[in-house]
Amino acid sequence: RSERFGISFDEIHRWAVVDRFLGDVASRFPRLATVVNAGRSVEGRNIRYLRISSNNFATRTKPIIVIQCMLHAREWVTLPVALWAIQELVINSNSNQDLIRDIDWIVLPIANPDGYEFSHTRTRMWRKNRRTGFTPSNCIGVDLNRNFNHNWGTASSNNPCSDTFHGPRAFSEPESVVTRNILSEFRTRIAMFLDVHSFGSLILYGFANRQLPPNQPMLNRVGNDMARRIDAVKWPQNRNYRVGNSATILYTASGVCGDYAQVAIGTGLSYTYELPAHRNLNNINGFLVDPAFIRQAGFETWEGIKVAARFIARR
Ligand code: ING
Ligand code: ZN
Repeated sequence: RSERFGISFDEIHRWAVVDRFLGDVASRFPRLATVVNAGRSVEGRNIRYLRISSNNFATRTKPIIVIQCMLHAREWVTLPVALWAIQELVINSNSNQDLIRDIDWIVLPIANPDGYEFSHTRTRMWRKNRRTGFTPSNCIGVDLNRNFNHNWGTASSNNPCSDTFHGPRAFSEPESVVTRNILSEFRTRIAMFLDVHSFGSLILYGFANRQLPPNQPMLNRVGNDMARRIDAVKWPQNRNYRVGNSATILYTASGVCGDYAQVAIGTGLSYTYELPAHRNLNNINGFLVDPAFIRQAGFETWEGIKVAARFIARR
């Protein structure tokens, strides 16, 4: 008897493993999942995402939810969130019929593959992509979450050596262009866009200059519904998700993905998740992942996402 198809949640998988998994899912479940070649990173890796739909994604009727992970290289705990969503929507689709009947999904597990691999092989705390060629500094990398065209360059760094270097211009990087293309292709159908980061146990919405989007009341309400659900499936001492404007509850920034997405999708819901740091490693470094937390991170975040998905489906 062959082993049950799937991917494990007791380690953080490398980019090549995840990329192969996407292909395997698509060939095993061709009526539910399609893998899309969305572009190539600076170092030439394929950036691929899954379209998940119970009836041909291209019929252009259902609302879409986008889950994007690993825009920042060191934020490893975001990967199981994407993989858990794929597991539930495709491999366990029988238990989640309503979610694929009412909604189409886009899941991009590794938005910054070069940075992610570099974080595995060289520098664990790497954040940016791996763009080279900046003179005279020779420093490497653009912060992809400062490279989007929303107030670009106003609250970020113009120094290539900075971890928040915004790049030579908005959308100078092929990795942020992949996300821009998803947004422009499906703009009118995207009901929710999630850019998943770590860490801090926060659900953030726009804008990063403190200005509030017109749909702020709805963002706040659905954000709190997600947060309360996640807290409900945690241990009591971890009930700590906070929801709010990114600049108000975290810090100001510019050119961030979630803000660009918010404008692109209009009255849709754009959030930046900051996943929790696991309690046991929090004091060492919040980006490090306790293997015991990988499964929980996937599970609990998905519980929150389902709350918003069912709200969108009923609307
Ligand atoms: N945090 C986000 C960052 O890009 C953020 C926080 C998101 C601030 C959106 C403002 C708007 O700095 C991490 N961990 O990357
Ligand atoms: Zn981040």
